[in-house]
Amino acid sequence: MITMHDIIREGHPTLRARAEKLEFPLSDEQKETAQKMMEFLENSQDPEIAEKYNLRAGVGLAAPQIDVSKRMTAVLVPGEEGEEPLFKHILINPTILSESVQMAALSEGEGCLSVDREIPGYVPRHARIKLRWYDLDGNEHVARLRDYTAIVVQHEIDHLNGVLFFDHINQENPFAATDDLILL
Ligand code: 0S5
Ligand code: NI
Repeated sequence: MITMHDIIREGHPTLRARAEKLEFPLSDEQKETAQKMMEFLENSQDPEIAEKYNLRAGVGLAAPQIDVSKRMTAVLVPGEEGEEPLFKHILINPTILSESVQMAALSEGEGCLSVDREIPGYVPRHARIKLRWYDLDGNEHVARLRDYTAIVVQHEIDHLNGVLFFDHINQENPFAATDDLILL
């Protein structure tokens, strides 16, 4: 299983590299890696397992964070308690087909499992995106995402491009509240 020891941290060059596209069919090893990434998110969101293995609860994990420089990420956005997840997918070669002009940011700012310090500030992202991705079997999917789910996916796609959340924070005024920014 993946634990925090497998997650590389700020300063590691892989986090700043552009990850490579995957080719289909995926190898068994690539499929297993992707499934282990989703299993990490499930474990991290289970209070008992998370405490036992000291996992920091996450809603996304990108392959470069475990030093695999490939364009894949797992996303697990929980729903209301006892309800189905809002979004649970392994995304292979994800591409944003279109994005809203409207920007949105989490009012609490963002963190990252690869960043061991708190960096305050709004991270402006597109409020809505149209996303294309492939699943482990190579089937194409297209979906429109909004709000929190759209923000999580943009954070993950950034990892595939060597971008970290604080790259987007306004240096002069981290909490610059422009009128075109919706706070979530
Ligand atoms: C349940 C469990 C409910 C966790 C909410 C959470 C991937 C939760 C986090 C990540 C901002 C948009 C530190 C805290 C960061 C995507 C960073 C934790 C999100 C991804 C993992 C990031 N967290 N938990 N990561 O690239 O809100 O926000 O989940 O770095
Ligand atoms: Ni991250």
